[in-house]
Amino acid sequence: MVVADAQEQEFSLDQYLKEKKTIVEAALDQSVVIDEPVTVYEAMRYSLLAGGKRLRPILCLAACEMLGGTAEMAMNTACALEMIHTMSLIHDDLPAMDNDDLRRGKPTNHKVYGEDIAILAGDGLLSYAFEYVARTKNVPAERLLQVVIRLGQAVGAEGLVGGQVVDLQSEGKTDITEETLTFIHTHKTGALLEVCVTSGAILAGATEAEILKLQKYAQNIGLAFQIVDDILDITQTAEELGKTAGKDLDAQKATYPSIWGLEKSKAEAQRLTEEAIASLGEYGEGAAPLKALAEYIVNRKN
Ligand code: GRG
Repeated sequence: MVVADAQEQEFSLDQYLKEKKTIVEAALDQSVVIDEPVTVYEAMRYSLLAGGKRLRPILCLAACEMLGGTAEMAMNTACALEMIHTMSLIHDDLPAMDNDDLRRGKPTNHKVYGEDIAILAGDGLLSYAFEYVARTKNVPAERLLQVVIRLGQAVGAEGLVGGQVVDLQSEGKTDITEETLTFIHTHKTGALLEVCVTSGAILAGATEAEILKLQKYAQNIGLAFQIVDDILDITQTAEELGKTAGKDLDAQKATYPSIWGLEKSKAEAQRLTEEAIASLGEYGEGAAPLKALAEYIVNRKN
């Protein structure tokens, strides 16, 4: 009896990721349909459907479901988060930014469609993301408004854009402090991961206290995610990453391993993950997906 209970309670992250990835991929496929002018829609779909871990939509679904909401309530926002993430990758890869040829194991958007269309495909995804959230059915409009406000904050100069600007300005400088590096990453990477979790919670009708708790969880996994990203850039091959490896060294970018060394970076990522997991203590069984996702972030290989 006890054994059966234990088996019932066992949570398989592999199974969970597989299931969620399947429904997210199907929803993304339906979210952007080809229309006129065909080229820009094709370019949007090329990057949106190019694979990737789909971590951001899955975090949104997991937070919503943990707080009693449904996948249906969160799916438009989950897709919108992936649209925004994808557009940030398209723009990040442009010659004027990181100038990269490979993303998600495929040629980057501008390599296929040209810089002009790649910029516009990114713009198309960004604007459609907000429309797509607003089109959510069966969720009170007040919750959708909160999500739109937080998304705007996470993406604009207060978030991704601000982080990217400081990142570009820091390139090639040898005196970047830990404080600047943390500013870059909490804005460039952390802000979007944070809104993935908090938007899922808001859509489920979370209280202010619950949102704050999940915000803490998300901030910790956001920083851990970036530390691991820096580590993988120097320890994995391009084939394993699906993008160019060793970019940070080549661009003379300050990274956590360059400031702390590899061992301290690994230890710090682990500490942040444990803190994130501990902050979900009161949610019991229902927190299994978010806890396992935190572990996944620190142990991932790409
Ligand atoms: C958002 C308006 C707007 C402009 C974009 C270019 C830019 C401003 C910001 C750069 C943001 C950026 C590319 C941050 C890096 C985030 C990161 C670590 C991406 C890798 O995420 P994974 O590993 O990738 O989840 P997959 O492919 O698995 O989805």
